[in-house]
Amino acid sequence: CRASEGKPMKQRLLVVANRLPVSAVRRGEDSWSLDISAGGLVSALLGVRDVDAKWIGWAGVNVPDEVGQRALTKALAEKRCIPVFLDEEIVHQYYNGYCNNILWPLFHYLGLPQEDRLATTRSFQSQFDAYKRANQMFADVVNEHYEEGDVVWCHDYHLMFLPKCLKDFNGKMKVGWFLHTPFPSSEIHRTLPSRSELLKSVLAADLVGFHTYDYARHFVSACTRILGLEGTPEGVEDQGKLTRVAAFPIGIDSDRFKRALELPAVKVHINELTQRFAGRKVMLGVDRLDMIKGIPQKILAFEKFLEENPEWRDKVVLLQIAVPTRTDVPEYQKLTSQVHEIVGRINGRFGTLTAVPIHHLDRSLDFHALCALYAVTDVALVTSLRDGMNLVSYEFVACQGAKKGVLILSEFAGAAQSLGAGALLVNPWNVTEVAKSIGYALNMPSDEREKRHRHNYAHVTTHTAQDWAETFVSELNDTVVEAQLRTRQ
Ligand code: ADQ
Repeated sequence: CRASEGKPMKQRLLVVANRLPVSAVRRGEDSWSLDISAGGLVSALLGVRDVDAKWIGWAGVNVPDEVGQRALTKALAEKRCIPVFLDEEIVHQYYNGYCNNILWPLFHYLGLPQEDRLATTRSFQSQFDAYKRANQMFADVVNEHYEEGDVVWCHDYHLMFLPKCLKDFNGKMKVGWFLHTPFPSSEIHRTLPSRSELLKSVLAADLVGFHTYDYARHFVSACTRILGLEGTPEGVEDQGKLTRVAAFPIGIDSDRFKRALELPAVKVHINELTQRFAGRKVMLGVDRLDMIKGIPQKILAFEKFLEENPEWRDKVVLLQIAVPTRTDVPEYQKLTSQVHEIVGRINGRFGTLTAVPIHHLDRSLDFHALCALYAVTDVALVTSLRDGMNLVSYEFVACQGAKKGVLILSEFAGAAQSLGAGALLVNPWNVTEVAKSIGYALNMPSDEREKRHRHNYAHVTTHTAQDWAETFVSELNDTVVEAQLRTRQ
């Protein structure tokens, strides 16, 4: 930290992510209204001590004119945000194309796009070029705002090319990169046509972080097998330059959830829900409606449970809250119809004139409604086919101080490595196994429930988002200092 008039100044942190944590709506030629999202990353970074953080990213809107850009930049500055302006064409190629159509499915083990293979192969190179161009645009904004000593923390699969762009501009910049999704086995990564270029770009960072040790190990294997580099206990070495690779499991701001449960409005909501579902056990799923979240598999497992346990048919209800995402993409539209079809069939099959077994909502819930739902739930079902971490499992646990409900958790979510001892772990593809776990969870004796809950609650309330961010930033600082010492020796 630099000193000014005897007082140490806070270290500046530039957080670079594809999306700024705001939704921006244009109200006039030069006026914008901004809504800051209070998501996990924002509260994580607000909690980091002695750091002065600013965000750099895309505001999620196309602003072709200069007047609009200037007005948005000014409005965002008050929220400590700096925009990167991307036009529609680049968003289409970089974001919809390379990020969401190629990297997202690949990193979640869904492989490269199956439909219309030839078209994908043809557009692959142009999408990768757009990806690199977009990453350079983020880098240009970082470079413009960078001051000596700043820490630059790049986030996620959208910005794998960014560490290289930043280090090319200034080799002394402290650069960290963190991946929020899984990093797949090197055998999956090697199918990617741009596999080497992406790995090399990430290796330009000083510190590379993942949610779990397995993802870090996969990344190091990809570097050794594909690039022929040397893996060391600290990371990856290339001609004397060490890139540190480590696991930094994210957490949540658990106090925010605990505080919400004390609010009168949330208590009213909890009472309403308790009355509404009196006499029935409540099971809950909260997910973005994405292929990786395993929603159809979860609902089919619930159907199997009802099929095999008729005595439970009017005693349990599944509430599935699914926020629609990427609604313009045919595959996601197909997933929505598939889920609706399965839910309709099951409700037709097991419903009565007065009750249905599944309530499925295609929407997002506000924070207080979500907390109330978590609090009244007896069994949460998180059955992702792959998930970097999965914060819903953490949020459920944080809201269960009173009820001590059961978490059924996919072994393919990063969270399985931290909450595995308290949760019932399942293979989400095995519908019979998940159905059995539902039965086990609903019949679990209270002392076992309490023991499992205690384990998870202790983890969630002590491994918070603030700790995660603080640890990453301090390790990044240490890594740079160690590297300087090594080069001096
Ligand atoms: P996501 O895939 O978005 O994030 P997740 O970790 O589950 O997944 O977080 C989702 C967030 O959205 C949670 O805070 C949840 O409360 C909220 N949410 C989901 N459905 C909702 C609904 N219907 N209504 C309201 N809120 C809803 C990526 C990776 C994850 C990783 C995170 C953080 O894919 O694996 O855990 O980043 O690193």
